[in-house]
Amino acid sequence: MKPVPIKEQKSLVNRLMDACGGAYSPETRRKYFITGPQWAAAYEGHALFHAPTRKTVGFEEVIRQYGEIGIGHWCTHDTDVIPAAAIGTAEQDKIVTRIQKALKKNDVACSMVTTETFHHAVFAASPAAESPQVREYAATRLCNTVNIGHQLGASYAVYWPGSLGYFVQGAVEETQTLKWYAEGLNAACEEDIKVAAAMGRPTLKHCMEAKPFEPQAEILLPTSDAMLGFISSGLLTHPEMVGLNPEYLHELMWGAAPRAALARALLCGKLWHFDINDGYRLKHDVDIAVGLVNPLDWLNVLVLLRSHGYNGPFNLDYKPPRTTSNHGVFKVSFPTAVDRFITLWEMAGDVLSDPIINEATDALKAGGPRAKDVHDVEAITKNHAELLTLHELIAHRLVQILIGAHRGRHYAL
Ligand code: 3MF
Ligand code: MG
Ligand code: MG
Repeated sequence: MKPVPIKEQKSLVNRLMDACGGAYSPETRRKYFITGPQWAAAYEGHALFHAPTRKTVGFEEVIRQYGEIGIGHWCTHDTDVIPAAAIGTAEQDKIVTRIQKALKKNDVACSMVTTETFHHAVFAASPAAESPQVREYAATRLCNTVNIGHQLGASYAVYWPGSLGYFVQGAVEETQTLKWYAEGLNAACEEDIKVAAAMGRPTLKHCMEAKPFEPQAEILLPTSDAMLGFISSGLLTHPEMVGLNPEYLHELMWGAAPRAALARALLCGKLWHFDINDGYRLKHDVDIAVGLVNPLDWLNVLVLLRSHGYNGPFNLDYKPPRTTSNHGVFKVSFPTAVDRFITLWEMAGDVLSDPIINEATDALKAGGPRAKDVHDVEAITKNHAELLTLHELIAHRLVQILIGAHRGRHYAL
């Protein structure tokens, strides 16, 4: 094989990408509530054991690229775009004005803002640290983000308490820390009520995002279920303003069935925002793009969300691999992630209207003939004996839909 000269590598990637076909137009992509995080596109490939591999990309370029691809919404951490030292200063106002301009120019809307409470050293003991001043600072940052959100026209604020936990046991008192954490959220909701009223806007939807491990060894709110308990614990002054932003991989990481975790959030009326990506059980947060690892599970997740009328954002919270160049991030990584999502979403529509799945599901719900005596376990079992085969038939049908076999695609020797 001949080495590929450096100057031909981009065109090779472009040619193969075009040869893949099946891409949706930017206009079609914009019809879905897909949101692109500043931090995902700007990720430079660094990690604890990894040096950066890509060049810095600012928000003007990210927003421009999102607009071109057809990702109609953008979201950001406060410090993705405003250096920590400039938070709350005139410099912040200048940056916010620049963001407003970039959004307008590229016809991209800001969907969500979030406060970074995990990267800066001030949060080494979490935003709910023992020190009152650290907590006051954290609350100030949350309130500031609420303000930025309203200035940018956002509808959602997300909270990932990634540093709310510990490495060594016994020094942190969990109940007290959770009470302090609630105070921060309460301050953000109070601020929101004030600012929203002053600006004549609806309040934001405040969404908590769980991750079971990383960066702390032990996390105090490790799962979406733990957060549902926290929201209804009585610690929040405005529990009706607080919901969830589950992340697909974060639930998979602890061994959950993500679809079941989402179902529990739906039942509580708290599934408001959704971080979409992929990865593996019981590994670290690999943040692979949606559908590259578990496409069948993803199809099933989207069937659940479609059938429940979920209409919140699908947030592309993944990391383009560090083997990908800046060119590859925008030419391959984002468009293919968006297009897989759209394909799986439309396929979920096929599942919902599939006559075979519908007939099988209806039959399961109808059940077999009633036994005369409700205590007659043998008769009840016998009367349903053939029906349960349909579970496996449905699973088979879902795979057929995933690979296109339901439309006559088949392999033969
Ligand atoms: C970490 C995450 C975060 C959150 C973000 C939103 C950096 O695993 O998923 O992304 O999504 O902080 O608040
Ligand atoms: Mg993640
Ligand atoms: Mg996330």
